[in-house]
Amino acid sequence: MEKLIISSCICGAEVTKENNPAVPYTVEEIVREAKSAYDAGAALIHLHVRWDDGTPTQDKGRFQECIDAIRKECPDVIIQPSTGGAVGMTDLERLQSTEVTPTPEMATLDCGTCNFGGDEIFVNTDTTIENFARIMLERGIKPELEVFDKGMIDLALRVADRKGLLVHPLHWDFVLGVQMSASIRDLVFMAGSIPQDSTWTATGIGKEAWNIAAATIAMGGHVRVGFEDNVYLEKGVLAKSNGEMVDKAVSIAKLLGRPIASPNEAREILSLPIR
Ligand code: KMH
Ligand code: ZN
Repeated sequence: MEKLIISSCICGAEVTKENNPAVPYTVEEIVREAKSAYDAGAALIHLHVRWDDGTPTQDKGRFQECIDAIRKECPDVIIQPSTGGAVGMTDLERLQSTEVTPTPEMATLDCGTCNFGGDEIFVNTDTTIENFARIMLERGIKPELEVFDKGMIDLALRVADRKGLLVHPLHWDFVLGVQMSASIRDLVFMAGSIPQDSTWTATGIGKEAWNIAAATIAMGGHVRVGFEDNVYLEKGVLAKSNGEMVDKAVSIAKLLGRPIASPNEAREILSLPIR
C-alpha cells in the first residue's frame, strides 16, 4: 500500500488550554508542538496560530514568525497554513496566511458553510470558495480541500473545479464529526465520492478520532491527528503532545503494514515539487 502521510493539526482555533494544557499558543509552544509531531513522523503540519493569550489570529506577521521558527526546527516539513482561521473572521483576514514568504506549498480551502456548535456558523459562500481557489491558483499554492460533508465535495467541483480553478490531482481532507457523522460508513461514502485520481486525508473530531484514523489507514487514505481535532490519546487520557498522537498513528500504521512517508515522499504523493 502507498506510504502514509501523517498530518498534524497542532493548534487549531477553537481548542484551549482548558481542554488540554499542552495546546500551544506562543511561538515557542507552537514550535515545540510542531517539532514533537515532526520528530514522531508527521510529514505535514496544518497550522493555525494564536496570540500569546490564546486568541486565534490570521495575522500575517504572526504566521510569518511561527513559520520561520518552525522551519528552523523542521527543515523539510510541509507547512500548510489554515485559511479557515476561526469562525467570524473575514475572507481578507483569513487569506493573510497565504501572504507569507516564501509562498506556502499548500493551504486549506474550505468548501462550504457549516454549523460549528451552538450559534456558530463557519461561512464559506460560493464566492468565497471561488475567490480562495483563484488566489491559490495564482499564487501556486496547492489547496487541501476541506470538506465537512458530501455536499462540500459537490460544491468544490461545481464552484471551483468546473471553472478551471483547481489543478488535478486534487487533495481532500474529510473532516468528520463536525456536521457529518464520524462513522466508518460515512468515511467510505466520502472516499467513494471524489475523483478517482485524488489523494485524501481524513480526520475524526472528538471521540471517534482513533476509529477514523485506523479505518483511514486501512483504506489507503492519509491521516490527520492533533489537538485541533482531538485532545485525547485514548478515552480519559489527555495527550501530552501532538507528537504522542503522531506516535499512535505510526503504531497503527505499523500494525497494518503501512510505511510512513517522509516530507519529500509526501510531496511526491501530493504532486508537489520536491524541495
Ligand atoms: N477553525 C475552523 C473555523 C481550516 O483550517 O481550514 C476552520 C478550520 C478549517 O479549522
Ligand atoms: Zn484547521
